[in-house]
Amino acid sequence: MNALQQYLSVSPEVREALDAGRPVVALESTIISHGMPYPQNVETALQVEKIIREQGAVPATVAILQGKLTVGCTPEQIEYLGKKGLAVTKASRRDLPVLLSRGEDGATTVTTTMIGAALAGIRVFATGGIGGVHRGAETTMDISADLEELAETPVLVVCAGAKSILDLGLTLEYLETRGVPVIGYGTEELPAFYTRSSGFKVDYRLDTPKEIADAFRVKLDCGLRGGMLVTNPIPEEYSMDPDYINKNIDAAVAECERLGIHGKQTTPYLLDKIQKLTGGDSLKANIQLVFNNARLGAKIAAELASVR
Ligand code: PSU
Ligand code: MN
Repeated sequence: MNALQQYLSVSPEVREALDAGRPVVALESTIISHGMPYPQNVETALQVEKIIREQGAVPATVAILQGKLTVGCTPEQIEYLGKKGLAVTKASRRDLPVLLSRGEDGATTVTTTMIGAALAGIRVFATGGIGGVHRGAETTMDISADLEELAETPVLVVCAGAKSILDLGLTLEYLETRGVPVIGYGTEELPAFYTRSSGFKVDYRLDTPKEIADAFRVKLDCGLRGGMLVTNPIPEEYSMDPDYINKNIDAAVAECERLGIHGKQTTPYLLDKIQKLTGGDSLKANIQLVFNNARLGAKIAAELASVR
């Protein structure tokens, strides 16, 4: 048994679904407490759960609550995380020892959500964006732990590609080095979160949830270690004008540098700044792409659950 299991708390609904072989989709909590403002964060998180249920799957929002890696948060716990916002510790892999030993709370990033999902036996996780290699990483060495987790932990992550707060080219290089397949759902091009195109290519274009599930099953069955990244372009009607959003992203990155913000604060700062600079337009797009990813995640989970 993995000794981390003693810190794991899986909700009865999620446990029953997993035992019965029904599809389950994991969801992260940093997007709730550090990725969006209150109350849109809580509304979005609850709506995402609803969308997953409508697709016939069970949602499992992951967070660290009183020192337990909780898989399947209640609506009250989601409200608590959303209201507390930045006051909840943003928890990546390196934060686990202290938070668990002290019995504290933490909002799980892509990294720690993957850890919780894998421990519980969940194979699919849907979110908005992942961390990656930041612009300027040649000197800052700011590379998200999410990339290392994707290399090691067997969970499929559905996202809307990577935001250009990151260096997309370097992020793809890093994923290649670490053996993580980058799949485009119905697209050859890596989506850039707010926009459907980025100028970069994904490794493979796959057009159906079944093809994606089949590839991931081979990865799991053959012990190829690590996860898979599925990039799902934002629906056309919600996508943003590339010049407009990139101008604002550049301004946010410049301000971040000017203020000397670094480390774990960088990503939350940039997300907030972009939301402010675009007067909430980027938040609307962000919410819609998360819904879109939840839908695809549930479909992939259903395909994975159909063969046991
Ligand atoms: N990118 C987004 N939205 C987010 C995040 C990233 O577009 O909410 C969050 C995720 O939780 C991700 C984390 O795992 O930020 C990465 O943080 P860092 O760059 O500090 O590794
Ligand atoms: Mn970082």
